[in-house]
Amino acid sequence: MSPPRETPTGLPGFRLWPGALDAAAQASLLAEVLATTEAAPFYRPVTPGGRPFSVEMTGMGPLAWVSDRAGYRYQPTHPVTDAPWPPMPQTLLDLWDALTGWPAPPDACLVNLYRGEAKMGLHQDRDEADLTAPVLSVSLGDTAVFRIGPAEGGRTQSLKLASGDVCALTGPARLARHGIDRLLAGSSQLVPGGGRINLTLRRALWRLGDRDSTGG
Ligand code: MD6
Ligand code: FE
Repeated sequence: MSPPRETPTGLPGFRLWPGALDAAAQASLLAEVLATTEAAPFYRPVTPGGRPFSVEMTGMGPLAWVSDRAGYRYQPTHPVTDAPWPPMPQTLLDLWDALTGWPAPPDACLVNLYRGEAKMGLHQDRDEADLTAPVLSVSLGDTAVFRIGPAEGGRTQSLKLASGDVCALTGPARLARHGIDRLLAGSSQLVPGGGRINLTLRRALWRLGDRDSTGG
């Protein structure tokens, strides 16, 4: 596979590869992800204050991010089944290597499912141990209206993330504030039952040099 074309964003460190996955690659990745949800089903987390998220979540890999009354954290097991998260598909590990060039693999993949009016408020991804490592995001299904602005706050800009698009928060944009305002319902037929699945690959707890030779 030749590396996908990167589009300049005007926001240093925010990297965007529109159409990185073609239709066949999207369908096969989605099938792999949905297969993992048989053992690790989507569940609806709550905020530490007890408010349900509008997105449903699950995870893949050694760790995944969870939120509940006790707070936010990365943990090695599914909060409902208590089973270890299923492994990350090799396709995603390969995509991480090809696009980020980071010298170590991700140790966590958060899987977000958006249906209907689901959205994600502006946030920073800052629960990771090594904030120099990138976060890579893959969009599947309905197009989302994504909002992003500087870490310090201030003006945000809006762009669309369509099925097959991949983006990354790296370097000066690693702590950018970002969120999903809404979906364009019906813009894709990929996800059975409609909606959007977003995969974010991270270095959650491992630091460079830790466990990298084992691959986890
Ligand atoms: C989403 N994405 O696309 C939410 N985080 O559904 C994120 O929260 C995100 O797109 C870190 C890096 C890239 C992202
Ligand atoms: Fe995020």
